[in-house]
Amino acid sequence: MQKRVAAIHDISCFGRCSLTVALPILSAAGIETSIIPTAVLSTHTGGFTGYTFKDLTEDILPIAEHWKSLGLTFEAIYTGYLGSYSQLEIVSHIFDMFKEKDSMILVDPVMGDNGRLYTAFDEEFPKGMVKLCEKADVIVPNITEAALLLGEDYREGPYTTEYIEGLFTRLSGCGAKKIVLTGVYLQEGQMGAAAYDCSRKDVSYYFREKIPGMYHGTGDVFSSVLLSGLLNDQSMEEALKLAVDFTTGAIKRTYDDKTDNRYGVNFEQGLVDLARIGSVHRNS
Ligand code: PXL
Repeated sequence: MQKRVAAIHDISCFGRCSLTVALPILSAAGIETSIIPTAVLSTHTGGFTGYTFKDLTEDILPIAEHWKSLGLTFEAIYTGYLGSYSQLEIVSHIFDMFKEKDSMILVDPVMGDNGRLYTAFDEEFPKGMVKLCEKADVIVPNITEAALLLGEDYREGPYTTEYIEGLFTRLSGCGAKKIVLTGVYLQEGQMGAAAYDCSRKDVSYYFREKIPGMYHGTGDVFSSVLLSGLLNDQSMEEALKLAVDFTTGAIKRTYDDKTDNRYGVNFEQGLVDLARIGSVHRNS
């Protein structure tokens, strides 16, 4: 059976992040993807000025209620950038409405990068995000977001395994079942991610060579591919590798083309490879 996801993120019309990344990636991986747009912006907020912002908070619950009245069910609910405290509360309610025994809630607690909270958020926002993470099966913070969730100072890499595993232990207190940390590197020249199972307490790491520069939207690419792997019956270790390899490929193409880093990464030309995992269970 084909799996169905509800993806709840903003639409940044230009700049390849949030829904303009999640929808094509999940679809390419063979997953039916329904969306709830939380806001419409002309661009994302990372590096552009003068962007438009249309808040859609009032529409979120009515969309979900209509879906409920139609009897729709979802194998996963996937959230990313949420613009306000009240959106966090509404989304938390939607988790309660649609959570089933075997469904997966994946929360990407999008809040910041490189040690800084994104400009649109106030200092209190991370506390609200912690509450949303309590209901998640999987959370996918970067190191900045992990520090924000824990109320700790951001630390620059390279990281030690003790530091990464300490973050996992402290984050496991927030209630999520599995944690995937992005932007992890143990030595200069490498970049990757680490996964932690909070009940088994085991950690796995996967790294590739670091491509120079800073790239926008890579967290959204990573989480969307991770979810694609998990919903295609991959183990966490396999999905971690898939997401790191796919994201690294997208960054490499962007680096080679010398694209403006605010424009997001070239994930599109990797979709053909991703499509292979979405068709393995189907031969008709
Ligand atoms: O990629 C995360 C993201 C999503 N949506 C909006 C953003 C950002 C990061 O800056 O600004 C609107």
